[in-house]
Amino acid sequence: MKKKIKIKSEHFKEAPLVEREVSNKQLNRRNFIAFGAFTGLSALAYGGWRALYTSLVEVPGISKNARAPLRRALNQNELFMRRLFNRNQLVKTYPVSMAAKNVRQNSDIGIEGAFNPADWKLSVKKKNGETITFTMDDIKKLPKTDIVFDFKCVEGWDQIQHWGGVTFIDFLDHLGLHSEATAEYVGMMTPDKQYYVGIDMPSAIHPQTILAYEMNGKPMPVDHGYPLRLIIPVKYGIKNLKRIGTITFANTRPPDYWAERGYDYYSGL
Ligand SMILES: Nc1nc2c(c(=O)[nH]1)N[C@H]1C(S)=C(S)[C@@H](COP(=O)(O)O)O[C@H]1N2
Ligand SMILES: [Mo]
Repeated sequence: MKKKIKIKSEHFKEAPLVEREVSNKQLNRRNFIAFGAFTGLSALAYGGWRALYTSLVEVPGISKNARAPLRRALNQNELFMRRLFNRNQLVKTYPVSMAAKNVRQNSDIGIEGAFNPADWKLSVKKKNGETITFTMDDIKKLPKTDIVFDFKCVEGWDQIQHWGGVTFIDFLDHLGLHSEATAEYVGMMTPDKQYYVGIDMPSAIHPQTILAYEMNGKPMPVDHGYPLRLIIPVKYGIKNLKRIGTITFANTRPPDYWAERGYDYYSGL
């Protein structure tokens, strides 16, 4: 131990002498390299930021002014999620006894003010441009499905809720909307066009996606979307549009209220 320390101290003694001989030349060289590297990296960082800042904004109105490279990253995330998505992978369900009696009510864009059920009808715009309409009686004749699941809102709350109606796949099937089911997206809108969502078809035809008209076994209150709302357990609450007025089909993303305000278009769970 002693020996080692001695060697070290000798080394320290001599080192500065050796260093000093070359220090001026080396220091200049090192400074030059360091300065060059700093300038180079700064230029790169600035260039990267400029490239991002001046890059194209992707599809205006679809994703709120997202810069194309950032949108590309989000799209990659979405593709990854969509590859993982499986029609047979079901969202966890619960016994009816666990469903909330006081169902939480969130925002009411597009469903504010007085509502006259007599004025309501569901319009479905077919691929051939033809629009067909349905009444609640037409819809209630279709097979009924109930679901009790954990409803999740992006704002950070969730609640076990019980909803009933016709699954979207049964709706398409029974009404002969087979060609519509081959579209890549479904668009839904409130009758006043104030709230609207776009849903990828695999999620729309997931066996737990329901055009719901019942909450806790009874017609739902107006502030929960009466007479017909979307219940889509594979998505966050934002996609569960209340009071459906029109349904459309397209191979490009239909407008989406919250995506236009910066939220993720896919919003999958
Ligand atoms: N028409 C319409 N549908 C809507 C909304 C809305 O503001 N208007 N808010 C969404 C959001 S953010 C959530 S969390 C759920 C809430 O549904 P609830 O009020 O039945 O709890 O509805 C979704 N559907
Ligand atoms: Mo929400």
